Parts: sequence; C-alpha cells; structure tokens
Amino acid sequence: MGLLSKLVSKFSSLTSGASPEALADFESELLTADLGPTLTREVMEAARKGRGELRERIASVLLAGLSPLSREIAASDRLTTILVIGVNGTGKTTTVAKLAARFQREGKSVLLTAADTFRAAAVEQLETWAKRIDVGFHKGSERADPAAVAFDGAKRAVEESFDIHLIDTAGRLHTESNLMSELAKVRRVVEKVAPVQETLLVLDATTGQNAIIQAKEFLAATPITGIVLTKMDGSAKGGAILAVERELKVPIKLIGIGEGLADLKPFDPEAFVAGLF
Ligand SMILES: Nc1nc2c(ncn2[C@@H]2O[C@H](COP(=O)(O)OP(=O)(O)OP(=O)(O)O)[C@@H](O)[C@H]2O)c(=O)[nH]1
Ligand SMILES: [Mg+2]
Repeated sequence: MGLLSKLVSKFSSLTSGASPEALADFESELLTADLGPTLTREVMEAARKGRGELRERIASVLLAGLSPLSREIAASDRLTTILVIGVNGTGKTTTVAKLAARFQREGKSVLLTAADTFRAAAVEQLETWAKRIDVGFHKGSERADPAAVAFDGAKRAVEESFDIHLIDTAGRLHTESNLMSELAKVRRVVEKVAPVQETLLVLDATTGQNAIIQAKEFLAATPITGIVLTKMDGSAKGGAILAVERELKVPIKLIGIGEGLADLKPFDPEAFVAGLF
C-alpha cells in the first residue's frame, strides 16, 4: 500500500469532516514521510477543505510547484559534458557508473574522469567501474588539482571525439567554502575546453530535509541543471523528493533505486505521486 493511501482512506471514511485528533495524526504522518513543513501545511489545507475527491486534491497539491523544466539529460550533438557533484557518500561515483552504462547501451562513446583526487581509493573505484562497463577512463597524478585533472580529461574527450564526458568529483560538505569554490573552478576550467551541459547534484534521499539544506549551498556555489536523488530504495521518506524540487526549483532528473548499474530511473512525478496512494 502506498505511503498515503492508508491515510487517505482513513480520512475519506470520516464523512462530515475529520476530528482534530485525526487531523493531527495525518499531519504527523506527512511530516514522517518527509514532505517538509511547507508542503505538509498545503496538503493539510487541501485535506481540510476543497471540492472533489480527497485523493485528487492531495495529488494536485503534491504536483503543484514542481519544476516545469525538462527532465531529460541535456545532450549536444558533439561532446556532452556532465559534471557530478555532491556531499560525501551520496552516490556520485555510482551514479557516474550508472550513467556511463546507460550511454554505452545507447551506443555512445563514454569517457570517465576521476576528478576526486582526494583519496586514491576513489580513483580506483571509478577505474574499476570503467573497466567493468568498458568505457574510457582518465585520471591524473596522485593528489593532483581536481580542476587540472578535469581540464585534461576534457581535452582528451575533445581530441578523441568522445560523445559523453562524465566527471566524478570528491564529496564535500556544503559548509566547506573553499571546497565549494573549488567546484566552480572545476567547471570554469573545463569550460575553457568544452561547455558543461549538465551539472548534476547528487542527493541522498534518506537524508530528507537535510538534502535541501545541502542543495541550497551547492546552488549558491555553482549553477545546477539537475538533481539525482539516490537511495530511494532504502527510504521510507520518499516525500522528500517533492519537497526538494519545490524548494530548489531544479528538476529531479533521475532517481537511484539500488546499487546496480541498472538502478537508475528517470523521475516521473505523476507516476511517483500515483504510487504514493
Ligand atoms: N541502496 C542504494 N545504494 C546506493 C545508491 N546509490 C549509491 N549507493 C551506495 O552508496 C554508497 C556510496 O556510493 P558512492 O557512489 O561511492 O558515493 P560517492 O558520493 O561517490 O561517495 P564519496 O566519493 O565518498 O563522496 C555505495 O555503497 C553505493 O553502492 C542507490 O540508489 N541505492
Ligand atoms: Mg565518489
């Protein structure tokens, strides 16, 4: 049963308006589902009053305010460059691998650049994926400047006529201002060689409302064209997905639903909301 269906049916059975207790119950369940305070308030308003079926009213509140922008990954008919950023452990490297596998399936040539030079293990992790998927791989010398590695990767992507260049970056806390400005530098330097079509911010769905706080800091540091919300499989807090997009006005383009290469899906808001009931 969907996240909201039990609540909605409980609610619908109360014919002439719900009791204050039932309302309070409903509200706390919405907050538990990580809808966030604003969206919860709006859903509560729709639940209390309005015409038509309760379910429809709630669904339309949940869908309102989502980004009207395309959820497709931007593509160029020449080289498409995609920069992947986010806080530590959100799933950046795995998402890069999943994207690489997807593009490769579509018959595109893919280069992965390991601009996470902070840990040797991070470079190895990406290299292992590159070998397994059988796509190109670029790394710099140990502890090299991430912007320099990304720049060299971009040059290689152009010179060797790759279709897709995916750049993996080190996880960073949104509160570390020097690391945040490093991201802007990576992007700037890559753009000396080739335009960056997508900057994807990877957020961990299980962190709920905190993901919104992270995203705001990343948005302040560099333009973001899309969000990837990972670990939707392990999250009972799926409601965060709607709150994230409403707050940030950046489209969620993809959701991660597992650790495997195939576990990356486009985000379809209508289907998602229908699934909640
Ligand atoms: N269940 C689940 N696990 C995921 C998903 N995406 C990534 N993971 C797991 O999350 C862990 C961290 O993933 P990474 O891709 O290494 O994360 P990262 O953001 O690159 O981490 P750092 O480079 O250390 O900042 C790994 O164990 C992944 O398998 C997902 O959608 N669902
Ligand atoms: Mg990583």
